[in-house]
Amino acid sequence: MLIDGTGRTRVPSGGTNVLIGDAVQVTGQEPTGGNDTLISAPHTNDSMWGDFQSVSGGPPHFGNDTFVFGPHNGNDIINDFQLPDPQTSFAGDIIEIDSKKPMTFADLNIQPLDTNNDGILDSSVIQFDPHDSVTVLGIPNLTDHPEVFHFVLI
Ligand SMILES: [Ca+2]
Ligand SMILES: [Ca+2]
Ligand SMILES: [Ca+2]
Repeated sequence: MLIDGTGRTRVPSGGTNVLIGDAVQVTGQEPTGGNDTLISAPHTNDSMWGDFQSVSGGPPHFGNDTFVFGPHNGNDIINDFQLPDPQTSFAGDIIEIDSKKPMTFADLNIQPLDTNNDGILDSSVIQFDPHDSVTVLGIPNLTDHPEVFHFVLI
């Protein structure tokens, strides 16, 4: 597990990783998350939190985090993705996709998921190929949010 309060969080590749932008657990009146960049390790299944793994107290202020996925990212999970909220001017989190050929939102295969089999779609999965995906927990309508994606040619 790697926890990094500020800046870029990166771990070695291989196996399974847990990346946390701010803290495993926060308590208190106003837990505040920083703006972090979390980079998925290649050929590795990363379980990522941009802010806090668990919150008691609050309400928390979430940071505007960037989750970065390159080629052969593995099967990664974003546990705490926050969409932009125009009403509060909250910018939200970003999913950055680094690729060797130009890509756009239209190239992405995004499907809603029912992760706990209760008949309600609760999450989304971006499937790059049979071995590489990003599951975005808690966001069933990711297909409606092209604005959260950044595409970078590497
Ligand atoms: Ca954060
Ligand atoms: Ca965040
Ligand atoms: Ca990965």
